[in-house]
Amino acid sequence: MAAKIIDGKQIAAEIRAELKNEVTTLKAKGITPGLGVILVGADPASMSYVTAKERACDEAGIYSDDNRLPAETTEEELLALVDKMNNDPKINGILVQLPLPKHIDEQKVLLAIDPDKDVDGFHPTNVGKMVVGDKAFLPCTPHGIVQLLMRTGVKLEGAEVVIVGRSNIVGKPLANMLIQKSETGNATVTICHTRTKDIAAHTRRADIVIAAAGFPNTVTADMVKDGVVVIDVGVNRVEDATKKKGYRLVGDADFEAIKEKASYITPVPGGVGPMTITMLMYNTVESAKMAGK
Ligand code: L34
Repeated sequence: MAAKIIDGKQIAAEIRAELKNEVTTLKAKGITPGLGVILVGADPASMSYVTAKERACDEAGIYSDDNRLPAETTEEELLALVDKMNNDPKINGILVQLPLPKHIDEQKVLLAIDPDKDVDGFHPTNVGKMVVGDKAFLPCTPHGIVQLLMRTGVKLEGAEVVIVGRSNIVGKPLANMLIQKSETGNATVTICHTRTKDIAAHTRRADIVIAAAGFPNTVTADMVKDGVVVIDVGVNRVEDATKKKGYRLVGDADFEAIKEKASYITPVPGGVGPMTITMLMYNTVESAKMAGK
């Protein structure tokens, strides 16, 4: 079977157009959604993600407050900026791009964000609400993955989903979303990680495999069944002298081999990445709507 490629850029563009319309309506009521953006340090990948987020906001009419801080920024300085944004009515959502430099306690910073402005959905209050099925800001990457599956028409109810990777940003929240008793859930979910005895034994029986481990070739063609749906969350830079930048992007799955076997697969780039950005915009617009009531 030759897989259909799930076009994350296209699906993201559709949702962004919907959001742009909503922003126009909100602005007519005097509400401009605003996102406070904080990046500490100059990691090239983080810089490019943050720039893409701000550009996407701008295109949809969402105001963004750009804050690029030096790597030496102290935890106190960062907490002070978060506090300022918590109290700024122009800001409906706060994004502190991760990872943070090692001298800063990430959990402490995430805890300082007002849960009502936590558009990344990382605050324990939102994580807890999500787990019990209450309305909450959903973390952007897993929310984007669920949207990709829904809008592609992949059946989640009763599906065997195997997630490779147990991060707080992707694996853990995605598993929770997919087991909810709801239209966007009702799946049977397994999480594999570095201490799993035989990852392939799990992925081989999966209807849907989510590759979110952070390493190229974590999921290979021999590890999946015919007709599988593969969602590739990885964004890895591998050296490539033939490219202008000196590197190319690959996911966590062996795309070329798996596409001969799968029914659907997401590419890297152009799969999950654009959806992550889009769901951040979605949450910011939702937050502005709630604040405007
Ligand atoms: N706070 N930190 C916070 N929130 C997040 O949601 C993130 N994440 C992850 C890293 N840290 C975070 C992101 O924004 C990963 N991530 C992210 C966002 C966008 C893209 C990739 C990762 C993306 O746009 N990827 C493009 C290729 C980008 C390129 O050319 O380098 C793609 O098409 O996959």
